[in-house]
Amino acid sequence: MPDGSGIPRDGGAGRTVRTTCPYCGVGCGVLAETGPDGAVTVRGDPDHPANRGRLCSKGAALAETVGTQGRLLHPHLDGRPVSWDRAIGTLAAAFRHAIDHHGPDSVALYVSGQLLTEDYYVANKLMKGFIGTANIDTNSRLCMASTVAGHKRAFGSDTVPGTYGDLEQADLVVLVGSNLAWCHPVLHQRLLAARRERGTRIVVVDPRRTAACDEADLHLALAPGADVALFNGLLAHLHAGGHGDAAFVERHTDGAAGAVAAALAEAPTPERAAALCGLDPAAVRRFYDLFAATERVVTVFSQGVNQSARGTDKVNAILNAHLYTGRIGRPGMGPFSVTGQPNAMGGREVGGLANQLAAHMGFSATEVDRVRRFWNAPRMAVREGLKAVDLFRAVEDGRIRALWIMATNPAVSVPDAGRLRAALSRCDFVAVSDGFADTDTARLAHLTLPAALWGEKDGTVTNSDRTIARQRPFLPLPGAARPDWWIVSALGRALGWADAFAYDRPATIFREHAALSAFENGGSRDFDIGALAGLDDAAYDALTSAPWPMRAGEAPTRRLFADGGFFTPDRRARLLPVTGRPPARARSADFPLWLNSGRTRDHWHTMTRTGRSPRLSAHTPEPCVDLHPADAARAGVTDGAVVRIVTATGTALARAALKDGQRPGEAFLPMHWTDRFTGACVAGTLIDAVADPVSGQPELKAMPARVEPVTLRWAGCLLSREPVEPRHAGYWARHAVPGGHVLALAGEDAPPDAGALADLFPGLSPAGADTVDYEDRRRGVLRRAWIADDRLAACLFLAADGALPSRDRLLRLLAGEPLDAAARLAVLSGRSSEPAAAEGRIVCSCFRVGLDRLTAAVRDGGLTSVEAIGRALNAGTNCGSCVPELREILAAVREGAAA
Ligand SMILES: Nc1nc2c(c(=O)[nH]1)N[C@H]1C(S)=C(S)[C@@H](COP(=O)(O)OP(=O)(O)OC[C@H]3O[C@@H](n4cnc5c(=O)[nH]c(N)nc54)[C@H](O)[C@@H]3O)O[C@H]1N2
Ligand SMILES: Nc1nc2c(c(=O)[nH]1)N[C@H]1C(S)=C(S)[C@@H](COP(=O)(O)OP(=O)(O)OC[C@H]3O[C@@H](n4cnc5c(=O)[nH]c(N)nc54)[C@H](O)[C@@H]3O)O[C@H]1N2
Ligand code: SF4
Ligand SMILES: [Mo]
Repeated sequence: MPDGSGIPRDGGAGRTVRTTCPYCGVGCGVLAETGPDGAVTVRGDPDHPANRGRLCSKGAALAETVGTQGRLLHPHLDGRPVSWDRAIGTLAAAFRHAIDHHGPDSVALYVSGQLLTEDYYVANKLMKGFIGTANIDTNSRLCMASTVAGHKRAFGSDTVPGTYGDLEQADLVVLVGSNLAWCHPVLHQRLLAARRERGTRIVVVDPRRTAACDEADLHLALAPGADVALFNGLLAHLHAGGHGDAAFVERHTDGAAGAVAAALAEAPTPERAAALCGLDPAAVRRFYDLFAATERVVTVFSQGVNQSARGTDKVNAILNAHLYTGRIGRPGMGPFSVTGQPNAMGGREVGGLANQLAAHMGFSATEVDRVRRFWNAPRMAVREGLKAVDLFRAVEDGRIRALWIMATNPAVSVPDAGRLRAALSRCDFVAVSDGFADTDTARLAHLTLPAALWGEKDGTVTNSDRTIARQRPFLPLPGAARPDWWIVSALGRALGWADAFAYDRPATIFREHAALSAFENGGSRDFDIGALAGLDDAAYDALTSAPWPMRAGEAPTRRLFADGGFFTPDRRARLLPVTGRPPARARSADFPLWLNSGRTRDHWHTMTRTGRSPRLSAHTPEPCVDLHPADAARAGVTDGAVVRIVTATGTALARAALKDGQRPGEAFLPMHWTDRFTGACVAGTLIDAVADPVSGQPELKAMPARVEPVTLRWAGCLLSREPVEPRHAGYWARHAVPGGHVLALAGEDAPPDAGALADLFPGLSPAGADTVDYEDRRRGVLRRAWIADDRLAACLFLAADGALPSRDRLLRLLAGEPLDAAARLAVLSGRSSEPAAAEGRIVCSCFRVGLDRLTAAVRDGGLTSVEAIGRALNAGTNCGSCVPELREILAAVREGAAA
């Protein structure tokens, strides 16, 4: 078999390749180019419908995250490199053994919305059609499952009715549990551009003030979980005011009376809804009146809705309001679930969730039979498989004996991650496919398989508005890395299904996937891309972005449901009676805060890629927990201090960040940090696994917690060329900087002395390395430089009083070389504390402009607007992701001047 690469081994230097960003579900088009020296450059594709040339900070830094550094380049069995033959043989033997002795349900795949559609299709086919189990679930269970379930309950199908253009044609956009400014930045930019032209109103529904509130007309900082009450109150208000679309409701829906009755029972008045949500009644009334008075409303929703023990009810409460007013499927209106991962939507299309079969079909006898005939499948799964939380419980209690994890890092991202880690370490056989060698999950695997990554992979993805786009390779496969579809197909053949898994290229798989979507469809299923089933290889290579459905022989449909035509048996949508409930767990005297978790602007999930980029790491170099100042004061915690976060399932160490925009009684922790980047701050270990009963999606945003002060006896920082992982039980956090890494450390125990450094930093004293020490025990100061080949390899500063050199000075040290004798001493003899850094924390990552420089320029240069900052420093003029923060700096300087 060929190696599955679309690129010659010598690379494709000089070509410009049109591809799609591998991060969020906006799905921006990217033009990538490899120079003759191998250097990669990326820019936004001006012709792509999603972004029209724009990229956010993450997309703009893509070139920094490709390359072979840290990559897994060969299969490894029990830590030793092995051939692909051996690796596939081992995988097949483990699966075969479990199936023979314990049945097909004893094996499982846990996959990801970061697989390409072709990878996903083959994995799903292998499990559900050939191995004969539906025990394949995906990280979309943590992400989109409640939306899928809510869509299916209301529409009879998992359909996003609208398009990105609707956000530009709307007069009111409601963002519910969505930090669009940071998580879908280019879409947010499009919304803001439209707002400047047509005055679009924006309402944000989120317990905390986020960057998306920056240009909002109204922010409803509701109590966590109160969304159902808020939207029930809206439905009751729409009903009372006669704002329903009686004709649409009559012709195209069912259940409106019951839904309205439930809404009236829970929140008959805006005042009652406000009380249930912990909001100001006037603000709630304003939202309801805006909604009632505006025809063109788009309600965007994301993880604040989905990641809840009542996520499906939240989704249906939103859909109810749109169905009741007939605001769906027409320009500028509709409910709009934005997908997170680049191919979250594609995964739903192929049936990657354990409760879906394939191509938007479920497990009815007719559907199972239809797919059996299409695949010519020997052993069909006939019922739903285990959903993520249950799947990992089955690993824990031994029902699942062989598990293969692909393109996801569950040791970090699954709730109750500590329990999951214990379960994996007890499992008979765990395989992990990843592009990187050292992830928290890979450390628990028997077999690791080197996967091709973005830039090397070839296939398709579907974004939030159903647009199918190509990812194209522009880099050769590194080492023995292979695309995921290649690896899965190899297993399929090794298990004996040579014909069904004879795939030699993504185009073949895509044609089959397209054909299945149209197979015995006849308009009965929303997902149909039959028009693409006949693409030849050249046409597949040249495929331009286009939305589904694409039925063969029919004109393309851009929006759905304006004239009904839902995918229920009677073609009517369902309004569901739903009632709000508090989050699954209650706060207590011991755990007085709700722990919320989510994303920061410049990191992507578990940081395997963005953690490599100095540019992206500069925005939030260390893990921070956001607290309201009143909660911090109650806990005895100050801004910037290291604090301990404690929940019923775990503890973590992070720096406190005091924010007025936090809802009192709520803390927010990013989900990004892993054991590879910090001592102990994996959000997933702090959160219990309680799932929505309908969708199986776990609640990730409301865990009872407390925050405790930590008394530190010393602090330090290590600057190194190579990443160093300290053997340190206290606080540490590492981030990439130009030319190396900065590791911040702090401890509650006695500070380490020179003799303890070899233990603290294993691997930092290679043969031939010199060390130069400076120690002042009285002042509790210890410094060491490691020098190899006249270059500074690493440099440590420890101080009992916490006085350390500035970040700018550390960065200058990495730049200054080679080191002569004088320079060696100078490294250590510098004053222990420095004047304030000129740059400060990076705010604009595109042009590397820091907080201190911005503050000084605004204050001393008399800058009064974001545009003026842009003219003076360039900040904010490229991707625009930092504009909300620029506005905050302007306000802070203004307030400072007024005080
Ligand atoms: N920078 C960046 N962008 C990303 C990603 C990333 O890792 N980094 N990941 C991508 C992925 S996979 C996803 S799924 C998306 C997620 O995109 P979002 O859903 O926008 O991101 P989150 O930060 O997870 O959560 C959104 C908000 O929900 C709020 N929230 C919490 N509880 C509630 C509640 O009860 N009700 C309401 N109304 N709101 C609540 C939180 O305070 C938070 O601000 O982002 C995608 N884009
Ligand atoms: N506490 C908390 N937890 C959360 C969330 C939250 O808001 N709060 N959000 C949840 C959500 S919405 C999501 S989507 C998940 C995300 O969580 P994960 O999926 O665990 O996060 P990633 O870091 O994206 O993991 C992807 C892994 O696949 C690797 N990879 C990338 N591309 C490829 C490829 O093409 N092939 C292979 N084989 N590997 C590849 C990467 O190196 C990385 O190790 O986290 C969930 N967990
Ligand atoms: S908004 Fe940013 S992360 Fe999302 S697809 Fe576009 S460039 Fe990539
Ligand atoms: Mo996600």
